[in-house]
Amino acid sequence: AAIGQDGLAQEFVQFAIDAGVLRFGEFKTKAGRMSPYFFNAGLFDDGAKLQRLAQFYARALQASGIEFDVIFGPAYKGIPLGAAVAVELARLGVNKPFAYNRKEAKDHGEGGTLVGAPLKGRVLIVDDVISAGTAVRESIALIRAAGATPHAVAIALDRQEKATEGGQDVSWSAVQYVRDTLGLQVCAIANLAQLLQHLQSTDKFLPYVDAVSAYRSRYGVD
Ligand code: OMP
Repeated sequence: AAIGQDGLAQEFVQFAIDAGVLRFGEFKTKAGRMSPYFFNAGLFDDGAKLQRLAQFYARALQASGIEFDVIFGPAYKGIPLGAAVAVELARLGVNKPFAYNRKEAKDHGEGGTLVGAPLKGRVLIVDDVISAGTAVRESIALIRAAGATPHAVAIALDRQEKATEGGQDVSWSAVQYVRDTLGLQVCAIANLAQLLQHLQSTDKFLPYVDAVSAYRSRYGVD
């Protein structure tokens, strides 16, 4: 049956909780914020989970109508994600070139830091999470340096929190910046509002609702 973007997001949040990927507790984010929840995409750690994850990305991408020429998976977490999404899209009849980067350049063999298909045309970045926006900005710079066009970003979770500029919090989110200022299209399977909505949908998650709401008030954007 057809399922709306909110339905897809709710289904995805439950999948992430069941897989142990989305956890509640006390975590420090890369930007140094103490978060009551953390999404660890590295814990989609078997074939069935990766396949199901890729299906969520593919459904969200198809619903978004985003067009692109090549898939880029940024090291390290984006590499298996980009590969899995490329496989799933091919299965659906949309076969796209796929590339990824190394974190350290090789001085022998194929050399360089980019691996796979040539990065050219409109690039779709496939990554795990956007929080304060450091990771996505690095990917965008890398694609530009390769002479290609950063065109769109597909992520599993948009944490909808304040971006940082030179270490300072600003009033807009990283996704808003990437979309409104840099002009890329952004497709997230779920965002913080939808995550919170899912937590509020049953008594089971009641213990986490206040902490996640408080985090959203402190670091979130509208
Ligand atoms: P920003 O670079 O601040 O946008 O943070 C995104 C990165 O933080 C992700 O690529 C992850 O490496 C990591 N992260 C998670 O994976 N899950 C979370 O729930 C939160 C973070 C984070 O550290 O902010």
